[in-house]
Amino acid sequence: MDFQDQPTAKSIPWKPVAIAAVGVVVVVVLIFVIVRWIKKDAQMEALSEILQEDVVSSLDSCDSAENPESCKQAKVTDLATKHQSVQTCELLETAEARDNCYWSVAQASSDVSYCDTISVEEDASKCFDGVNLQLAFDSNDGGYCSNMKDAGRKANCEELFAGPITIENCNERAPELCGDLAYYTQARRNLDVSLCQEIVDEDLREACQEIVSDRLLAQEAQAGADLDDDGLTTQEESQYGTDPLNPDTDEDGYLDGAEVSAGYNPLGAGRL
Ligand SMILES: [Ca+2]
Ligand SMILES: [Ca+2]
Ligand SMILES: [Ca+2]
Repeated sequence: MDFQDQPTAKSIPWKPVAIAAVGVVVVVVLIFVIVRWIKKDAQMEALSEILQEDVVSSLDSCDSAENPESCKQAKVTDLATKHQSVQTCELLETAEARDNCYWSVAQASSDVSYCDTISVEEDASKCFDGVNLQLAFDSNDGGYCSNMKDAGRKANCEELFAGPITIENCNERAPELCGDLAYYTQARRNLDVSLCQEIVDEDLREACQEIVSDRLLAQEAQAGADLDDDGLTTQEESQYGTDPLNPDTDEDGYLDGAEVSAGYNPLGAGRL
């Protein structure tokens, strides 16, 4: 046996392999296109006849648009919203476009169940809360606020309908705030900033400090001012028992300040 008889490595027939590979790719692409076409067709079939006609004419009108894709998105979403048809949204290509479409239908029909079809969870919850807010406004019923998923949006909604949470209503609406609100009310009543320090909620604590300090400053400014221009400051008026907003408290034709400086009783006849 000589060297020539050694078995040689069988060469791979590249040409038929390449042809077969290309063939497989073509078949896969074809199947994909056909499946999509059938799916789209089924989606169209699901729509009412009138809606189908509207969709076809709308999509045709987009062919000449500057951006046909965004034109189609807008037209399909409009039609879906107008006919309150989530099936129409299914015709859209991207998940984002479909989500926007579902959201729009949910709002137009005031039906939160359409929000469930939104693929991004956060958007689904925003949609859900938004529709509930709309329902609350439409029926002037703040009860819808309690359905909301997001705590912040829920609190805002409740505040819109039921007013702010106060010491009077905190027991039903936010019992955890009652302690803070008691300090807040007391601090405002007594104009005592030190009571604000006891408040746990940071926002409320800051609001309390600001309001009480402003009131104290205003009170100070007022005490030194002569609001009724009668020659006595508010502080002096309180000292003599006269009205800080009436220049002639006893209505005898002489100003409170003039009577006091001349030694007369600004509250009636006689001297001080
Ligand atoms: Ca005065
Ligand atoms: Ca006066
Ligand atoms: Ca007088």
